[in-house]
Amino acid sequence: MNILHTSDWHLGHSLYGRRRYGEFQAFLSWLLELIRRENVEVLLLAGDVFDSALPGTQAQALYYGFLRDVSAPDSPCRHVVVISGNHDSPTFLDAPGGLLSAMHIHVVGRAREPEEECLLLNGADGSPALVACAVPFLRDRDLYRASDGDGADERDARMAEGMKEHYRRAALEAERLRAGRDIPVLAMGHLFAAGGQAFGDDGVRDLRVGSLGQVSADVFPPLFDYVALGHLHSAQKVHGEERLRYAGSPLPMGFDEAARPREVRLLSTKGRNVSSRGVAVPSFQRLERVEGSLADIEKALRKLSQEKESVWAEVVHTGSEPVADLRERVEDMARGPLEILRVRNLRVLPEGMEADPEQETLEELGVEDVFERKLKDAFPERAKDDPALEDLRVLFREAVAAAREKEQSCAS
Ligand SMILES: [Mn+2]
Repeated sequence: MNILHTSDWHLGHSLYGRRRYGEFQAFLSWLLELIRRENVEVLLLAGDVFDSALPGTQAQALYYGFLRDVSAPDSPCRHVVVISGNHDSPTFLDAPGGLLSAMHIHVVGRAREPEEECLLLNGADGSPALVACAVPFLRDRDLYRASDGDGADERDARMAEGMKEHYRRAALEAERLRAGRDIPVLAMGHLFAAGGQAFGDDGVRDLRVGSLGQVSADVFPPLFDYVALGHLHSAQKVHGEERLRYAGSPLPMGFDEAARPREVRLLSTKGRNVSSRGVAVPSFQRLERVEGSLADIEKALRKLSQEKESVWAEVVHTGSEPVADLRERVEDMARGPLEILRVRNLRVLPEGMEADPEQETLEELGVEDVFERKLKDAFPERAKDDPALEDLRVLFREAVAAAREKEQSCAS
């Protein structure tokens, strides 16, 4: 039986104010095609379906349109299992659960008792083919009752203990459901497994120890034949264990991760044996980072302006010469298919001189950089990854995207 593991779609994500619906649509069409071609019978979606807790109507339309197509009579896919990630609203995902379950789409948004998260799924012949432990992103409150005076260390220890207990109970239930059959047990999770790697602006913003604190690989009992993970955006296995896999996000969530290969994971099962291979996801939007002195930048941008396909670029000035009006000059250099999404000035200063934030000029900063500075001024006592700040960032990005769209429709 063929199974597909994917995660971190982040539907609704915008890149520096640019909406990405075209890319999402292209990815979902590609995925449907792959599911048909590879005769995929079960699809596992390991969290961060949406980029925000209250996704816009277009992001929702993409999700439901895809679910309709993947469960259409002509699709080989018999079951879809979806768990929530830290970006998703658990209750929002759960809301249509009753309706979706009639289409064999199993959604676990809110954490339940571990036993209730386990499913016995049938194959084409109607007999049990696998057990899935659909454990969603677990929040602090799902795992333990905090008592006053708990220090950070106690909280971490209790989180780790709670998570281990959750997966232990899920494994027991899986064993019961399997009832001695020669079928595999697949677990899911949205968490940061220790040993995993996040790269640059990986979109993984909360690496703090705590709600997404690192959990060690021994959280997953050996009974699990494969663990389909979400949260880290680069495809990887954990601690060299073939059965512990991150599928990674199919679309790069920033320029830092643009150069890394994207994939979905195709599993093939035989009895309890699970083997898997990565299937490369094509790029649906070219992203380029251009770095160097103003002369280097100009040369590179001229070249990119000749391309046939659309290019979104980030420009990083690292020259030693000061450049006035960097943003304006760079934007003037972009032609044709080339759009500049972000300009950063990392001018190399003569030795002994420290970068002085007071000297920062507004035109070197992107709107998101300015917003970050303002957040810091307004809430100096909050941690950078405070969920309340994260909500404000999401709202801000929405507002920027809406403003840009308006600007474009006025211009055209
Ligand atoms: Mn994610």
